[in-house]
Amino acid sequence: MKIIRYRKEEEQIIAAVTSDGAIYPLPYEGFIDITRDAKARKTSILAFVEDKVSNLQPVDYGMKEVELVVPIDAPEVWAAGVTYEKSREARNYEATNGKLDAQTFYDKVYDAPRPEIFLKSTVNRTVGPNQDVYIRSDSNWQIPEPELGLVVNGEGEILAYTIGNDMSCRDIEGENPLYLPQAKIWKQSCSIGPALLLADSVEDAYQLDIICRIYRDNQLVFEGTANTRQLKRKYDELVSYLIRDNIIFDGTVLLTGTCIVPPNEFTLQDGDQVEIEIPEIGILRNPVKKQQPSEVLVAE
Ligand code: DO4
Ligand code: MG
Repeated sequence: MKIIRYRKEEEQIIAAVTSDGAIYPLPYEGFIDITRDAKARKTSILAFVEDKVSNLQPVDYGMKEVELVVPIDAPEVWAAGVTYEKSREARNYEATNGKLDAQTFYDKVYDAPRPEIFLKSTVNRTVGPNQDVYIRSDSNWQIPEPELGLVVNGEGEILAYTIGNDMSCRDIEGENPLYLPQAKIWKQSCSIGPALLLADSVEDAYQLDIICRIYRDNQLVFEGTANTRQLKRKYDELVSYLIRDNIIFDGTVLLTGTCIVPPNEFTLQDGDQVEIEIPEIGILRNPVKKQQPSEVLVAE
């Protein structure tokens, strides 16, 4: 069972989507309200939504006809790093000017009990399906990072899974790891969506395929695939570090690290289109737009 949010005649509608693709609008403002109601009734989120759906009629249009928006206003998006071998290799490469077998602090964090976890985005910087993700004006080596996202509540319970794109500047991070916040956070540097897959409805979240495709002038210029079974850590382990001595808001998203990295000579360009697919969740598509250096950005 998935939860989506879409726009219809100026309104935003939260809806459940069953495995046959039928859409059932729900009388809620947001996903977190659904989870709170389920908790108050001491029932699982899945059982709660199934019960709601059993009393409703589906709409007479399908997923292809709806204008999806970001499925949750995540107050914060956090991200784990170097949780896949592929990321460790890529980070070592960029931190050592291309020495393929170099050893760095990235190896240390890959093997250490404490994972790397950093603040990636806030609600105003995060976009949803089909919205532009930005590339920085002061970087020449930028990539999307396709990641599985965990939607958690303040107690650290995993409520749902989504897809995330942790847009990253490899040159800025490679120059100095202290530049990490600048290599990771800027306007529209994070996208999530297109749907929330209820955690209770996933049989094995360590068996999810992740596919990333990048198109330039409508031609496929990169495709990579991986599977969450390659993750070095457990989801609960990552969440336990996130919530430790911290305040975490309901609906926070924790990205679990990238498992796909385009070739080292690849950088994103204005006009590219990024697609990240996890078949059970859907396809997160975002056009890429270059930030103009002179633009003064004002919070909306
Ligand atoms: O160490 C820097 C960040 C790595 C990262 O974002 C990832 O592995 O996904
Ligand atoms: Mg990442």
